Amino acid sequence: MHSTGIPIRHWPRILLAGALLAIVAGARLWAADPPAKPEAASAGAADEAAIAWQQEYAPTHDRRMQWWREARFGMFIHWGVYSVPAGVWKGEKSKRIGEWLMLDFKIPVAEYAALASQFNPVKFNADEWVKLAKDAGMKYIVITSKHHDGFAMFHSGASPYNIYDATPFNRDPLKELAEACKKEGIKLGFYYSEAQDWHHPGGAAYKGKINTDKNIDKENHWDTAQQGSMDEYIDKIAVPQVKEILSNYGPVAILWWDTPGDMTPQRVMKFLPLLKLQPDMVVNNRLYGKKYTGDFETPEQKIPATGIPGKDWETCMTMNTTWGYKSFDDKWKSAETLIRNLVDIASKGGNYLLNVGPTSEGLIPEPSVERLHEIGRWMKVNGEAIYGTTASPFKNLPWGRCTKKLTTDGATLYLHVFQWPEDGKLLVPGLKNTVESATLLSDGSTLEAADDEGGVVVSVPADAPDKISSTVVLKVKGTLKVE
Ligand code: H79
Repeated sequence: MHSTGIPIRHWPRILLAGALLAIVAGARLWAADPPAKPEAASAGAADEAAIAWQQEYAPTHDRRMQWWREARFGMFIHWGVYSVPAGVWKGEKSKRIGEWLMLDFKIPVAEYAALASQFNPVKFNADEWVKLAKDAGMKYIVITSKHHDGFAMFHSGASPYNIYDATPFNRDPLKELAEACKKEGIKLGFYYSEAQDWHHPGGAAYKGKINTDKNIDKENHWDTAQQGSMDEYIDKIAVPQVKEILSNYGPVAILWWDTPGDMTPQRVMKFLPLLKLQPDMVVNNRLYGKKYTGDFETPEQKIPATGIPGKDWETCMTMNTTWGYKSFDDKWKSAETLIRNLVDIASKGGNYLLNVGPTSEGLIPEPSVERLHEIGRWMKVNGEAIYGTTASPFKNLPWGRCTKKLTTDGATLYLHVFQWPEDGKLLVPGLKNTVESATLLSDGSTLEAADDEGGVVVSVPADAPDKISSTVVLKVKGTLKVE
């Protein structure tokens, strides 16, 4: 049934199915509210969404993804009204991620919304944030324009529950970020929680298991203010807001959907045409199920062991254990871990979207700033071995990772050495090409490289140029031969 409309010959079947459902469920077939889960008549529409993607957007996938594949490294920013409580509610510390505080403590909608009056991030400086990202070697930024708590971080005409209208701040941070990004040549993307919304009536509820003591229905709501028609929420809040973020901020490089629970093909079809507002934009895979793939996969808080063959992918990850700011979360990953993660991800052909959670004053926490500086110092020397590279040709390297760039007549291999060899001999196992040149990326010095029965052996100086990861560059001619 791959047609654009529902053919008339199918109507009797659809009506019959609807009538049967109504009888079984005791639903009101002709009532004003549509049934909550209209899957029964949606098989055709399911295909429509997938076909719209396949026909309109998949053909331009490679063109739109080109800069993204070069970029390899971006900054995620989780910023919202949750930065005011910062993980603490009525003296109790949340054990969960900070941006989920409202759900964690089942905070009534009006009570949580009142936090907006305390949200006045006067220390926010878009130029500083963008420079921080740029100096860390990041090529793009993705910021939460609306998270599950329903609070818009931009001046929205679709809901007054936004940073411009509902706080004393009276500024639009997305506008300021868009200008700063343009100045610095950094791409800007927006995160938008399309389905889940705990503020606006009809927004989807969390699908997992939560404490049931305060649940008022089987949908995981805890406040009657959350109840309503999801289709109305989609039509009046989500679609207009996505239209706003794609219309009012200049070029949008990425649209980062999240938690598609309760999306249906019909609802997807309301968002898809909006993508035309930004013809160069890439979108992630979280608008809907498997048939609608988006442009890239999004492993969260993990690095897939062998990458995701045949797909573009981006690992998003926190620096401590929360996305949204929590005042007491001090479980910071070391700069060594973060840099090696970036190398590991690049060696598997993916991007790294590394998160910061700014405070309600508008500041990026100092431990994040320190780590970003350290990553930046490393990237200034080793960035060439990350940007525009593709996945390692080696299955396993005992001392570290490899990235590569294919050229018309050969290849450049970047050996990322985590464990510097104590005997000065770096074995590149299984490499059968003759090495044209071997150099240290840090100072350009030439190294000896010799064929060996196990592969190639590079003679390196006694001390590692960088304790975290040093780069040895091998240039080889012809097709890569790795056994
Ligand atoms: O925006 C970040 C997260 O808020 C969001 N995706 C990233 C990028 C996200 N949405 N859903 N999830 C992550 C799944 C997480 C569910 C849980 Fe929970 C939240 C597990 C622990 C906290 C719900 C609340 C169940 C337990 C507590």
